[in-house]
Amino acid sequence: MTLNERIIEDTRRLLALYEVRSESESPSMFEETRFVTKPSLPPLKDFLPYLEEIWNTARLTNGGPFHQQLEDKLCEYLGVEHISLFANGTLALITAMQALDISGEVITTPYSFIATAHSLHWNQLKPIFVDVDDSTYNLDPSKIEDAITENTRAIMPVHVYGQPCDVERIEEIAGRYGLKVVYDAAHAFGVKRNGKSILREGDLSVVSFHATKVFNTFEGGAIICKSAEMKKQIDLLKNFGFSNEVTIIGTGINAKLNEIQAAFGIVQLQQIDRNIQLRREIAKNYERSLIGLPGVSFLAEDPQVEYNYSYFPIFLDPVQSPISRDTLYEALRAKNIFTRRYFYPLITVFPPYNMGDWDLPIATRASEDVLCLPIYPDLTPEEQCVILDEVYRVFSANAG
Ligand code: T4K
Repeated sequence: MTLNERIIEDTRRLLALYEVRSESESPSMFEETRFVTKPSLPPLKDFLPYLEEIWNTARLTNGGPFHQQLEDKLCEYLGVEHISLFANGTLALITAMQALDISGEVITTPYSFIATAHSLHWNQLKPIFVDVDDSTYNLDPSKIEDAITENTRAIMPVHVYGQPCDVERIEEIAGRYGLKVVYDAAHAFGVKRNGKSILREGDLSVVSFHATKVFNTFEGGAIICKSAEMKKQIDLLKNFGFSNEVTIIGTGINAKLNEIQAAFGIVQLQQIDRNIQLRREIAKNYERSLIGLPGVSFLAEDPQVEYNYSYFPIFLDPVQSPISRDTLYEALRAKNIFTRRYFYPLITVFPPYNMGDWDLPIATRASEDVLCLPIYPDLTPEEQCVILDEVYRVFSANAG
């Protein structure tokens, strides 16, 4: 039996277990598109009193009362000491690097959203791309040291899909070489390891509150830091660098979160645990339903980690799976199910990051194999069934 025949045989056997329903038996195809995510919104009535207060006080931005309240509530919820809110995650990343006041090279991952590298480029820092490991797809600590030169000043790892990086090994390397560590924790809101927030790691951590994230303020983000002094510096930098009416402490920017968004965040926080629980149930349902499908793998869970289930990536091995990642992507799209290939292409495919001679076999493979399925609190069990049925059907149709 050839490998192909074996894969087809395995696929058929597995799909028989799933009792793939014909299109006429299964719930009808979505008339409206289902996207990879859908923002969670609180009941509008819960938000209206905040709007009334903003209208009454005319305090719209520049560190108003809701901004302060949200910072306090987030510190408490996340279990961190200092947080500075931002207009979005990208400006928070840019400002985080500005606050470190460094120049030279920063070691980072190519398997991320483009904002990770852009934040370095905006600071005239040179990103040095190092490969990821093949279980978490986070920056591989065993490859960091080879990339360190006399110009290296920092490491910017990403907790991709909210999975914690190997923070101990990264810290050990950074300590030995005197490097700063800034985590791009855009996906890691609420993630804990051994009961402790992952956002406490490194010199700085940066989260995103974009509409597509687990916790959203429409647009938004934050820097988590370790000292009141650093928070002060960051707060000044996000307000043009003004320390008073007549003094500028640095090349600041305008990156403040306004009062409407801060108030929205306060309301959002009331439903965050419920939302993460709903995401968890969807992830578990997907896992139970897809496990064993030939050539399909998921990220393994570490029992010491409390995840936020921000994404549900599956990886299709081009040799073991009867269909390619892109066949599945296109077939689902034709049925109004818009999955996403986060993160394809790799950052190093885009100018100006495509100029180096990067050695990135694992990140390249991950970017070619990955497909993120829809996951968001409002995705009903019936909708999950439709999505799973479509996945089975595509496998079935391609298994001969
Ligand atoms: N670092 C990392 C590792 C990141 O992943 C990101 C952002 C950042 C830094 C920067 O943080 P921010 O500056 O964004 O705060 C999306 C998001 O725009 C981006 O925030 C996110 N990462 C990235 C992974 O995904 P796109 O281009 O895929 O977004 P878009 O508009 O195609 O949205 C995806 C789907 O979500 C849509 O197909 C429909 C749905 N959607 C989206 C929006 C905006 C809605 O239903 N409603 C909405 O309002 O980048």
